[in-house]
Amino acid sequence: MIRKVLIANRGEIACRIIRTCRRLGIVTVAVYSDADRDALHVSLADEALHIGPSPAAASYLCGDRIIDAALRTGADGIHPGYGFLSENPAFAEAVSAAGIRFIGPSPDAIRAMGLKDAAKALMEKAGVPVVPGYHGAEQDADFLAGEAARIGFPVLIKARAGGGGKGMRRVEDAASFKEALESAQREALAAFGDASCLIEKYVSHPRHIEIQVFGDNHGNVVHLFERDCSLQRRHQKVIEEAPAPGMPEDMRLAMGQAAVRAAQAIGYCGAGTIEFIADASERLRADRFWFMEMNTRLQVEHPVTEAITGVDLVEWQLRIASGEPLPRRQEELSIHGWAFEARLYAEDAERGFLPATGRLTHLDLPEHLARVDSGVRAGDRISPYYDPMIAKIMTRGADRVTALSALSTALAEVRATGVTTNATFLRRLTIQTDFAEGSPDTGFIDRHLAELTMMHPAPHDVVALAALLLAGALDQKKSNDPWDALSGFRLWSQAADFVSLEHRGHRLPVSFATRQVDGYEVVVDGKVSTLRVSHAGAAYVVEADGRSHTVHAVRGPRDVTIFRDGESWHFVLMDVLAGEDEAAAGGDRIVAPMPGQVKLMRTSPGATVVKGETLAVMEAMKMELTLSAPRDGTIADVLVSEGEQVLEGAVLLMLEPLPETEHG
Ligand code: MV4
Repeated sequence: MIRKVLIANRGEIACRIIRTCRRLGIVTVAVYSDADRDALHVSLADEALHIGPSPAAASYLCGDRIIDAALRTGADGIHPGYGFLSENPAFAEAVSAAGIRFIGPSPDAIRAMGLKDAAKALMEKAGVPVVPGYHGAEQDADFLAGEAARIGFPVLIKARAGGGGKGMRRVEDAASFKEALESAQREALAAFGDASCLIEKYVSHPRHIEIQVFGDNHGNVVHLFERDCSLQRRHQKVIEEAPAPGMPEDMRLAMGQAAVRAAQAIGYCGAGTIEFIADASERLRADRFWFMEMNTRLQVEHPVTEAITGVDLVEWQLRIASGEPLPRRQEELSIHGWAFEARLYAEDAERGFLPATGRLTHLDLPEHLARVDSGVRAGDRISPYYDPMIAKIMTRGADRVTALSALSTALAEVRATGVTTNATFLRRLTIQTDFAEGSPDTGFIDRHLAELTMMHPAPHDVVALAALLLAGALDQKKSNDPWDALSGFRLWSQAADFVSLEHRGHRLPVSFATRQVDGYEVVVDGKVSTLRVSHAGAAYVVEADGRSHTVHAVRGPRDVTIFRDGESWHFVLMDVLAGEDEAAAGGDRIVAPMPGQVKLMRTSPGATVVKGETLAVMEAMKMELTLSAPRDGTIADVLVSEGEQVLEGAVLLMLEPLPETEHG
């Protein structure tokens, strides 16, 4: 058995590989870039070596430095994880040449599957179903148009060097073929430096179903059933599951056998995935799936397979790389229950899924309901250098509904601050009824995009709780002490309980009064609610107008994020005095900080006022607020009169500087 493994990767997959190594008594070596000096994978490994600056091209993609690190630490195996060097045949070759075991397939197998059109030709020969199409080198437009006609419309034009959907064009009829081809070729040339395209029959209602395979050095290949990765957005997987919903048993058998044939055709050794596209236009059928490509590495979504088969795939990788035979025969493998995986990303779904960066000031991940594979902890930075995945959240159950509701509950337990995540988006996906009812297809997210990404307005009790927290109203310990009642009275009568919050770029004035020991009367935007707040461990129980919710609040020095039912809202405490500072710095407008009635107004234009002098008194819900002069000056204009109701932000009075005094 391999004794010491260097993990040529970072983040969650490095941590996940280390976990299995520890269980097997294998010593681990981590490598890290500048940005990852304090990363979790570094602290979990037995040893760690710095390999270069933050950009991956200068660190995690530097094969030479990684091999050098392995040699220096005496590692006898290198696990590449996924991404980075995992499917680089030259790296696999160099590792072997250095006398170290590459924990993955042979360089030849990687090469054979690296060229997508050659791989398709190879698979066709091996008797694996391949989408009808033209995968050859001839690129003459008339010739390709002829091929398209032979294949039959609609067809899909794909860039030969492509991936990720770049250069893909669906063509409905012969008339629009040439224009689409030219545009696909232009895009392919710009993106890959290679204009060549292939033509395929367009598969309607496509589902992405992939088969996990494993081969050993003794000529054995098994499959570990399928994963359904159809739930994607812009060709990025979002939620994966195993098994595939609606998969007939004969199709499962046929796909498993086709995948094993594919792996055998290239003498495959180690963990691999055969990606198929299935036509689900009339449910899934055993004669409607086709080979797309093979990934010659461990996949991000491998844990759903682990969940339904009970196999630790990294353990198998290590055993096979050590020369052991496959731990189980095909007939010893079976599917137990159902599993889901959701990918928690640092990204802003509301802003077009822009990647988010920053410091994760707080991070709660589900603890009991889910398996969580993560490479970060609270306090870590999500840097722009690498994939912004924060964690993978996996749940299982006896059946699909059970596993899915566990996922939904687990996602609602994600509480991250400092960096925007897709947690709410994922959670909303899991509670879509048509997701729960059956097989999500590739168009599912786009069809539901608005509901999945729209902002939910903050409920009144959430705003109220945020205000109470930021005002410090919940800080003092509530007790039976009679002084509490007094202080409540004092707070109310003092009429100073007003906070101005900033929420999504808007100012939210909130006033409140303490009513009982733990009761508050809170006014948000003129709407009054009566709130009772109590602590429940890390959470708060907020009862408002007869309804009670358990919410979590994560506080920063001047901000708070409230989490409830899988949704979250962020509030920042605005400095009420900021307006006055502004005025002091030359501002001249006295503005109503909250909606209410003007009780008292200095109404003498031209009058001289000194800093601190009362200019107006407002009342909102029996609370008074005094607006005083931010600086010395002259009243230039009075815009409202006593008794008037004003909106928040209304200008009440204008000041102007004192007249210049004559000199000399
Ligand atoms: C297709 C297809 C329909 N017909 N090929 C998308 C990226 C690449 N991995 C293959 N893709 C597709 N190839 C034919 N002949 C539809 C897709 C496709 C897709 C496939 C699986 C899961 C999600 C998808 C989303 C859009 C398009």
